Formats: sequence, C-alpha cells, structure tokens
Amino acid sequence: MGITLYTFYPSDNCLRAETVLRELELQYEVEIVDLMKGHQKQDIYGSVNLRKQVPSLKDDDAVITESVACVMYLQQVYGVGKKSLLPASKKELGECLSYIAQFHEKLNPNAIAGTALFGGGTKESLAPRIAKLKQELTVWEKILDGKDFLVGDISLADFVLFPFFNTQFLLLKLPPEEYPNLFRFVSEMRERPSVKECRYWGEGGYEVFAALAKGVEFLA
Ligand SMILES: N[C@@H](CCC(=O)N[C@@H](CS)C(=O)NCC(=O)O)C(=O)O
Repeated sequence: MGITLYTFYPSDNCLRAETVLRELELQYEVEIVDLMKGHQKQDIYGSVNLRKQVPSLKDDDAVITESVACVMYLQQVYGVGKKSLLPASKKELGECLSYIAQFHEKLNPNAIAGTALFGGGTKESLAPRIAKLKQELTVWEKILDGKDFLVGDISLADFVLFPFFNTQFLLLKLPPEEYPNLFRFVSEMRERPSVKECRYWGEGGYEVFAALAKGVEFLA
C-alpha cells in the first residue's frame, strides 16, 4: 500500500504531480505507463483511469485522476504545517486558488502541445488555436510582472502552472524575449530541487519529447 504514481516521464502533466510529491517529501512508488507503447490503453491501466491518461495516483484505497486533483489531494492530505503549499494569508490564498481555477478555465483548454506533437497538426491548421493560446499567455505575462513566483515565495499555483509554461518554451519554442516574465518564472522553477531532480529531464524523460519536437516551432 502507500502512494503509487502512474506516470510517463516526458509528460508535463505527470511532472506536475511528481514535483508536488517531492516538494512534500513523500515516499512513493512509480509505475511507468509507456505512452509510446500504448500501455495507457491496456485493460490493467483502464481499471485505474477510465480515461486512459497519465498521471494517476493511488494512495491506499484512494485513486485520484487529473494532475491538478492529484496535487490538491496531496496538499490536502499531506501538506501540513511547514510543508503546506497553500499560503497562510487570505490575500495570497485567494490568489493561489484563483490562478489554479484560471489554469483550468482559461489556459489548459487552449493547450496545443498534444495536437502539435502527436496529432499531425500544422502551424497553418492550428493558427486560430495558436492565436488564442498566445493571447492567453499574454495575460499570464502580465500576472507575473515584477514577481518571481505567481504567489509569494512559491505556492501550489506555481507547481500547477509551471509544467504548462515550460512546455511552451521547451517544445513549442515560445520566444523568451517576447515573454520575459514567463521565462524568468520558468527558469526559476527549473532550479527548484523538486523540479530539477525529476526524471523528466533525464534519459527517457524530456529528451523523448524533445526528439519529437525537433524542428517544431509552433509558437515562434
Ligand atoms: N487533464 C489531464 C490531462 C492528462 C493527459 O493529457 N495526459 C497525457 C500525457 S501528458 C496522456 O496520458 N495521453 C495519452 C492518451 O491520451 O492516450 C491531467 O491534467 O491529468
């Protein structure tokens, strides 16, 4: 029993769940669901996640799907005392929860990475979606003006948002000079030990997607 993370290292949604597990200094086991080999479609994984996507989390008899639900669950159950990733002040807690809701509502629906990298989309066919995504990124650029993190010294919102922005720079080649605040934030987060030491960046991790993204400059 205990915590098991069903993950595939190149996935930014999985990176979200894993950084929070590490940030909260939790012990967990990993089950690799190799998306390149279609393991997410096998019946055994379908019994964990009906939508056949990663990440999923098991904690004793609890099964959590959706990366944001995974990190909210971890915070709720294990983010006690000093380890809490929720700000103590009302002002910052309000900001933190607002940014997570805005991620769900405004940003994630405009994601194009999956279609760009796997769905055979071209820059031309995706043009309206690219325009919407860039427009939405402009809002986050304003939110991050003059700040190192989205909220205070760091919060759950930063761990929720970071993997998404990171993908735009690394894989879809969003130009850093056009989004300096977003790029500063991403660079800062990459240095955080819970992020830096994740297998996402190593062999079999990010490099797999980077190979797929070679020559792809969707946002440039
Ligand atoms: N909203 C979901 C998205 C999960 C998702 O799209 N996972 C991708 C990997 S990044 C996946 O499992 N794709 C495999 C598939 O759809 O067959 C979350 O945040 O967990």
